[in-house]
Amino acid sequence: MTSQRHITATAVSADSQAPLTQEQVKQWQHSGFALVSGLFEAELITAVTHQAEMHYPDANSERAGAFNDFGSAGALNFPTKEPALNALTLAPRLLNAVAQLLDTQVPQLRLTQSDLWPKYGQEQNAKTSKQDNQDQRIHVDYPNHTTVHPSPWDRPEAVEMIVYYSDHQDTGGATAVVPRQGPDDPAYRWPIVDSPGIADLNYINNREAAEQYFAQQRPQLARWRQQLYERERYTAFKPGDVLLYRHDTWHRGTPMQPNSRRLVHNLTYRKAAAEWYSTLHIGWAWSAYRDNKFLERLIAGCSLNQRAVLGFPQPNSDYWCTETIAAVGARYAPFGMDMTPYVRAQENL
Ligand SMILES: O=C(O)CCC(=O)C(=O)O
Ligand SMILES: [Fe+2]
Repeated sequence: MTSQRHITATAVSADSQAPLTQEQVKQWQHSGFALVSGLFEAELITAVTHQAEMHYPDANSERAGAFNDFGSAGALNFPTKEPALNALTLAPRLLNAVAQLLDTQVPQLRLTQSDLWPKYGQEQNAKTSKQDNQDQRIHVDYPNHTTVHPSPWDRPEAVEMIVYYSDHQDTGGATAVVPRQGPDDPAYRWPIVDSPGIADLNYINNREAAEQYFAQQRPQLARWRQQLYERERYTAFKPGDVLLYRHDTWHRGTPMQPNSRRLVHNLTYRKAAAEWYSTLHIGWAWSAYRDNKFLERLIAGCSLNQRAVLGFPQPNSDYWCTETIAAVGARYAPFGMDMTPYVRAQENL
């Protein structure tokens, strides 16, 4: 059921250099999120969905019970041997959209998370534990993503997102978000520390258990948190929709329909200078040396911008000299890497 408290995606523009509309950028910058459609080609969404369906059991399978937490535990992280998830993670329109939100250029972005995972609906009377992921407590994500605290609201350093591969009408499990209403919004008072697991608060995932804990430990805070739930809006997602949000946006996962499977993909890009952002996925280091050399092929086939997002030195980096150009050229020659941009940059020094 879609109610007034649901939000539906707005279409991105046809401009692939600046795919987000001004309203979408403004909404992300002011309210803390934007739900957008049309950022990816439909064929790419179909291909990634297929890749995920091959990996995760369907809702009726006994094996589904093994997946009741966030994330893929490394199984469907960037990079994968199948190309679709990689292509989506480095899709030029997506990178351009992130650069718009952070008011920067694509070579200044770094990938820190690309993880595709399933959430399964539980039976109505299923027993829940404190750490159950079905009906989450309202929270912000930054503790997992950085060792510090997000910078002041108007100086965001990272973009977080959820790409949906399912339809909320089939699965339920909307992501709830609390729109920020300007700098004086009490829900977004500074610092943002009133969330389970921050400072000396215990980490509790399940909503009921977390709010009981707050009611006992910090009754005032428990009442304050109720306003967050009251102000929730729910993403009425369709396959291919993207929730662009932030590490300081109040949000949570909500219960799924029993016997259903929702496939989603969490991605994060930070500004290159923000080294205090952690890399959440296992990354690409352990993908080197594989027999089919999928990582080396991927890097050789990337554009300069895509390589930059993986931290590969850009043509104007101090790393490059005659020796390194020859050496890296030798490493990637079998995969057709074009070293010309690096050579040209040296010639122009
Ligand atoms: O599952 C969702 O829709 C949101 C998940 C989430 O916010 C989290 O696990 O941090
Ligand atoms: Fe979250």
